[in-house]
Amino acid sequence: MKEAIEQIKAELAALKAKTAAEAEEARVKYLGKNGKVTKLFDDFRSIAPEMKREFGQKLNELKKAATAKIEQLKEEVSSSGEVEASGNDLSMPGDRLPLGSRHPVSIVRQQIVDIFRKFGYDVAEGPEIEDDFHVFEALNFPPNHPARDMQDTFFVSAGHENPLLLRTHTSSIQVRTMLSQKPPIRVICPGRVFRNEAISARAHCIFHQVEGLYVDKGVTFADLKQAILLFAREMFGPDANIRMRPSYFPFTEPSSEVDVSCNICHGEGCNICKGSGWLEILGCGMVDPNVLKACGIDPNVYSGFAFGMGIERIAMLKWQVNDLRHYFENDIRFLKEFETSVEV
Ligand code: 2NM
Repeated sequence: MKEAIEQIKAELAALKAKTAAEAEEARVKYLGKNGKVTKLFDDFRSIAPEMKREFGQKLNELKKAATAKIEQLKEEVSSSGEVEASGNDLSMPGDRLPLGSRHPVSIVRQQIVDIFRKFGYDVAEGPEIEDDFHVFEALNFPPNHPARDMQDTFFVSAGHENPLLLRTHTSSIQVRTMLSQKPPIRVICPGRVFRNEAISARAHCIFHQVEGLYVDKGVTFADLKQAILLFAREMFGPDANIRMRPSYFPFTEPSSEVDVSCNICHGEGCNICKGSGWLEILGCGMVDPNVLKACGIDPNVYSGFAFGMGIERIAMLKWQVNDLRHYFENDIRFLKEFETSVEV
C-alpha cells in the first residue's frame, strides 16, 4: 500500500491538463468511483488493524492532495482561455449584437399614454378589423356620411348591413369600452388606423392615433379644457399654452380643434407654425348624447368629453420632421437619429 500511495503521489505531481475535458478525465481517473485513490480506500478495509492508523492518515492526506491538484487544474484551464482543437477560444467575450432603437412613433405614443395614466386613465386596445357599427353607426355618423365611402375607408367585406372594415379611428375602442363598462369611465386608446388616402408628405393610408374618453356625472367643457391644457404642458413644457377653435365631428357636440403655442419661435412666427405662433395638435369635444345612447349610457344622467390626436403629427412637431413618409419607410439613417432615446 505504501508503494501505491507513493506512486500516485508522483503521478499527481506530474499531472497536467490542457482542457476542461482533460481535467475532468484526471478527476475520474483518481477520485471517481473506480479511481485509483478510491480503490486504495477499498483496499484499506482489509489491512491489518495495527497498520490502520498509519495508512488511514496517509490515505486521507493523499485524497486531500489529489482533490487540491484537480481543483488547481480546473482553475488553470478555465482562466487561461481554453483553446480547442478548432482554434476557437471559448473563453473570449462574444460579439456584441447591435442594439436597435425604438421607433419615434412608439416613443411618442408611450409618452402620451404615460401622461394620461398619471391623470388616472386606463389604457384600452381593440381590433384593427372592425365593423360598421363600432366605427360609424354608434358614433353618430349619418348613413350617407362621406367617411363611409369606399373612397375613404378600406372595406374587408361589403354588400351587407354591418360590413367589416379597417378602423379609420380608435373611437371604436371607446365604443367597446362604453358598451362593456359603467361610468365613471376614463380610458386612453392608442392604435393604428387606416384611411384610403393618397400618400404624401402630410397624409398616409396608415397612421397612429391616441384617443381619450372621460364619462361621469357632471363632466363639462371646462374639465375638457383643463385636461387638454395639463396634457399640453406635460408634453410640450410648462410654458405651453392652448387655444381652442370651434370645429365639427359627428361624435361630439360642441366640437373643437386645439392649437398649442409654438415652442420653436414662442409666437414670433417661424416656418414650422407658418408665422402664426400656433400649431394644431388635436380635436376634441363633448360626447354627443346620441353616442352615449347608442353605447347604453343615459345622456340625462351622464356626460363626457373625448379627444383624439395623430401620433405622427405630434412626433413631427416634437422633432421637426417635415415629411410623414419618414415614419413608414424605415430608412435606417432616419431611425438612427432616435438612438439616444434607447434606455439600456
Ligand atoms: C377626435 C375628436 C373628437 C372621440 C369621440 C369619441 C367617442 F367614442 F367617445 F365618441 N372617441 N373619440 C373624438 C372626439 C375624437 O379625434 C380627432
